[in-house]
Amino acid sequence: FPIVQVQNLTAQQIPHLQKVRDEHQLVVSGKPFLMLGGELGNSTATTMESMEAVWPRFKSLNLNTILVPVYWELLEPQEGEFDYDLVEDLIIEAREHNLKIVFLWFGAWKNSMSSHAPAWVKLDQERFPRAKGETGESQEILTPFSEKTLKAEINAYRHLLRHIKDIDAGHQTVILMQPENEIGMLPSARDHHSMANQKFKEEVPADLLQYLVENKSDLNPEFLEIWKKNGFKNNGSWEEVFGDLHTDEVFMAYYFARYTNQISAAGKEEYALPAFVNAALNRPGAKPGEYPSAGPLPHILDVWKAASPDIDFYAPDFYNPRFKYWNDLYVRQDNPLFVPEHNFDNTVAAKALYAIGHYEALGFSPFSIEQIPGQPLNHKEKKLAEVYEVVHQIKPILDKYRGQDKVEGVLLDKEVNEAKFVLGDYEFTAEHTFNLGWEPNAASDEWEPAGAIIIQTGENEFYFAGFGVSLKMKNLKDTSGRVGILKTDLGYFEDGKWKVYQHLNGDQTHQGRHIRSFVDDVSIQRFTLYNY
Ligand code: N0T
Repeated sequence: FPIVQVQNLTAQQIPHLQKVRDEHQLVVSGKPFLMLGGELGNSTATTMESMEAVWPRFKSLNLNTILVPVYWELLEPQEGEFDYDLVEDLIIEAREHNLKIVFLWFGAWKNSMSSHAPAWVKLDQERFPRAKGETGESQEILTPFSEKTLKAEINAYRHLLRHIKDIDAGHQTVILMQPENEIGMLPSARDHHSMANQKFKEEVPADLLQYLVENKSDLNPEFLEIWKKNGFKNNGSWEEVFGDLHTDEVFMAYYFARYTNQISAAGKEEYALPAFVNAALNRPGAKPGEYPSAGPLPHILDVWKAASPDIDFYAPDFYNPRFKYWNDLYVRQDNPLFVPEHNFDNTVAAKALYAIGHYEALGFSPFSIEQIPGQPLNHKEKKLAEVYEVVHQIKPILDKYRGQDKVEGVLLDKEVNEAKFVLGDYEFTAEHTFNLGWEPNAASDEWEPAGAIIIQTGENEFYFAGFGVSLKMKNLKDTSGRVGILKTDLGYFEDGKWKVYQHLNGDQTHQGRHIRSFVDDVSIQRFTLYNY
């Protein structure tokens, strides 16, 4: 391992984000890194004994990254007494298994609640006050308005980052931090603690208004609606400026963001790992308080951005099916996409391909990745493992063509079974292969989602990685003729070198009509096109 003076690290010696042309990437040990991840269930990483059974699982799923909680209650069981054993053992073990770690700091908030705060915090409600509901009832949510809570948590998070730096700066096993988890107010949209009420009566802070005014043309359309109610006012109390159903939420978002930013900033002072905050997505039509409100949701993301400059990006957790809808909202204004949690269902393999191809995401990670250790991999797990393997193989070309409109992704199912996209001179029509009707399951009611990444590597040369997708091409420049397949090879990358396994033709391309793959087979193909 390189010997690194941990006292004087330059930004380049710490995992960091970097912009390549249009897209961000995560750089680890000086090289672009793509997180082929999985997030652990909430209680697995509480002892190393409980972790034992799952390490081999990560290997068989072809993960290169695990998302693991660090629990404030276990890190600092008594105030000022830190127990680093678990964190340290996890890092060492991950390193041995050739895995990177994204630490999820379960600090003041985890799924809206403050369940992971240490007992000494929970029991001293005088010093660490709770949020209050409308009629003054106590919530199991620490109020974000307490300086004392902030100070105590900053101290814990600082210790954590300092320790990670000491034991890991030379290795870069830990590559990213997530302070808090799915912050939100439930069931009361606003904290009614007296400290909160006091702030609510005050003027909207000037830094927020200044940010909104300066970025007005770029703000989220749903947020603009909230601000528009009172005519885009740029001074006054929260109710005067916003005066809408979402006023409470905007107010809370600002103070949650400010608090979380101070946690993140303090951690970065110790060890400047990049940091993101995740969001539990809201159901359509639900009112603030009916969903975890005030987290970094698209309609209030601008407020978060204004108040948390030390958070590098914001990320959606998926337990609902509208994948494209939410991702489109998250990648606005230069926010890179990372999917830290996706319900581990049979859509994850296809969605990983789509996220990495279409959004050039920093990574993807199903939630509760270790489910049923000891059993052979089930269908969706095997699919994910195969997809991660092919993405790993094509990673050098993904890096090479990143941010240049040369990479695309498709996600198809029974409802949306066709999609068009353009690469270079070619317009592609991608179809779910069940549309063609020849596969055994094509007649079944359930269609497993299909997904693919397509990369343009030459004027007429492309790579395909995926499953269940067929492609037809049209030349946009030369519309007089038609496009034929000159050559298609099925193959794989070995030590970065392309190896042909089969030359595909005949039935395997429908006599030259389609690039095709099967729903049950994840493949990589290289193909060249010509006009006739
Ligand atoms: C997630 C996970 C974990 C059908 C839920 C999602 C994780 C947290 N919360 O298993 O608790 O730590 O970030 C909440 C959304 C559930 C909606 C279910 C709809």
